[in-house]
Amino acid sequence: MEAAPEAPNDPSTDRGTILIVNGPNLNLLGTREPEKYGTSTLADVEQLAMAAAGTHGFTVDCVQSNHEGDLLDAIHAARTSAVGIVINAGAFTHTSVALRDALAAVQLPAVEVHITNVHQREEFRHHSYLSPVCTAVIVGAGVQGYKLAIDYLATAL
Ligand code: CA2
Repeated sequence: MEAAPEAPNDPSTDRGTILIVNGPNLNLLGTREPEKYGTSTLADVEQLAMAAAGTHGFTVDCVQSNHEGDLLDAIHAARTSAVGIVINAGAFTHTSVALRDALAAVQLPAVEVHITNVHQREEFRHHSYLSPVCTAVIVGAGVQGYKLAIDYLATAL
């Protein structure tokens, strides 16, 4: 007898890998400016992402870099290794046509996350080069935004 197809939201099912990308200075999370960025460290964020993904049957691959080229390489690699992307590109959000082109090129569902509400901050943070090529954008929810992004991808994928 043939095995019954597994339920799509069965956490024991391997639904693939979600790439979690953190850009410049996010390695400092939890060590400086807690009033702005909270007290969770990058390791805490990656742990939270892993737990959230696990409940939906995904694994995560976490990358943080202060170097734009490394982030580009990680996004390119996701084309064959991941099913979706969660990206907080930090300040590169507001400057990088290259990251936008990479996200557009890989054609994976991507969720842009910002810990702070960038629209309540300086004018230069109001524009994102990435938003037009992302499926969804989550701002101002603190580090919970990463979990919300993963929950969203789990429904979209
Ligand atoms: O709100 C966000 O998540 C940002 O992406 C954070 C970026 C900022 O340039 C964006 O406009 C919005 C800055 C990341 C800096 O992270 C730090 C964390 C702790 C201490 C110092 C910097």
